[in-house]
Amino acid sequence: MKKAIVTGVTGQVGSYMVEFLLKFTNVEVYGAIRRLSVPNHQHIEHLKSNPKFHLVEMDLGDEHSINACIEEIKPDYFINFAANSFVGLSWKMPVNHFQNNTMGVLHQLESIRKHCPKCRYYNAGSSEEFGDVIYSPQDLEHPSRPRSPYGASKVAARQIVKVWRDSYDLFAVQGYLFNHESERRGEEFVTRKITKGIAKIKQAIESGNGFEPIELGNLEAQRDWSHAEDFVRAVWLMLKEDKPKDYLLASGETHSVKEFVDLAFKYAEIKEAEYHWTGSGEEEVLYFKDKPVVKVNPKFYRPAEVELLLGDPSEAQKDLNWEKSVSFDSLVRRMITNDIEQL
Ligand code: GDR
Repeated sequence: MKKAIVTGVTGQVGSYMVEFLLKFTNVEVYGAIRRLSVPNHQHIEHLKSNPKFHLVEMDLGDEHSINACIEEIKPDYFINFAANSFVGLSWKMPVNHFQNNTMGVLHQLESIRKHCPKCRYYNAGSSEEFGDVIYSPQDLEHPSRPRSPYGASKVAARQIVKVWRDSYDLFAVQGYLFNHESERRGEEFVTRKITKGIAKIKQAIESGNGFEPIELGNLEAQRDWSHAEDFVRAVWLMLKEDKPKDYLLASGETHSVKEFVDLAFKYAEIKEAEYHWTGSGEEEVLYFKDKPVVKVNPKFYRPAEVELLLGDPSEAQKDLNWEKSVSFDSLVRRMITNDIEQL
């Protein structure tokens, strides 16, 4: 049986990747985890009894742990979803982002080159690499113009993947993944922060209790949001191609943070709902009747913002025969419904 190492399996997209591989392929999956003192296995707990799934320990910041896993398992596939993924934090911990997102990739590729050069390697690239975009929709030809240490760390990783592919004839690719969300999204990212916050507000309103408004940063930022589960199939298809080639995965639609808020409130179906926005910029507030439910707090602004992202997924659609299955509307509805049910 072929073997795959998947990193980042306790996170959103890594856990969907493992589910996909166990369900649709005959590959033995080694989920790489970093041991933490707090429990973080909620997305993979249901997979642990599967005899084709094993957990191994690996830390992107520790090349010895990377090398030990690769040398022992000698995987046929290596899918790297582990990363410091929160863009907002990257200004506060820039070195850490380069150590994990860039140097981690270099150590993985070096180890693959030495121990299993036939291994097919995938690294998760990001739309943040395009950054300060000069045209829309962004395609594979769009230049790299990152705006954050996070974006820069992913651009550097892309160069490393390319150099290792060209120099050592490795099957190594890095996709450009636009924003991907789900019911498993971390609560620091804007979509989940909104849906979780609205679920709590609904509960408070419907039980007659008080509540604090949700505080957000830039409401005008526009993102190309997809469901994370839609991307994992495309990642697998990239690894099954005849030749290594990078692809861009996106929904092909862009929506503002404010639009996400409006739609999430709509699907929350709060009784006697009656909303209105007032003000602009830092003074912008969304009221439910006379109570603020969303307001701007400049502390969530970024030192440099990526204002607009919109991806062109046509090459992936054509070559990989891939399509998204979840629309923006259903994504928001699924996330808010899940958070309401969880409460
Ligand atoms: P992003 O995701 O930076 O696009 O990176 P995030 O959800 O953090 O931000 C999206 C946009 O929303 C604006 N925003 C806020 N963001 C957060 N987190 N919190 C807020 O309160 C808030 N208010 C407004 C942001 O300024 C931004 O414009 C995600 C990550 O998953 C990356 O790892 C991945 O590479 C890219 O998507 C594609």
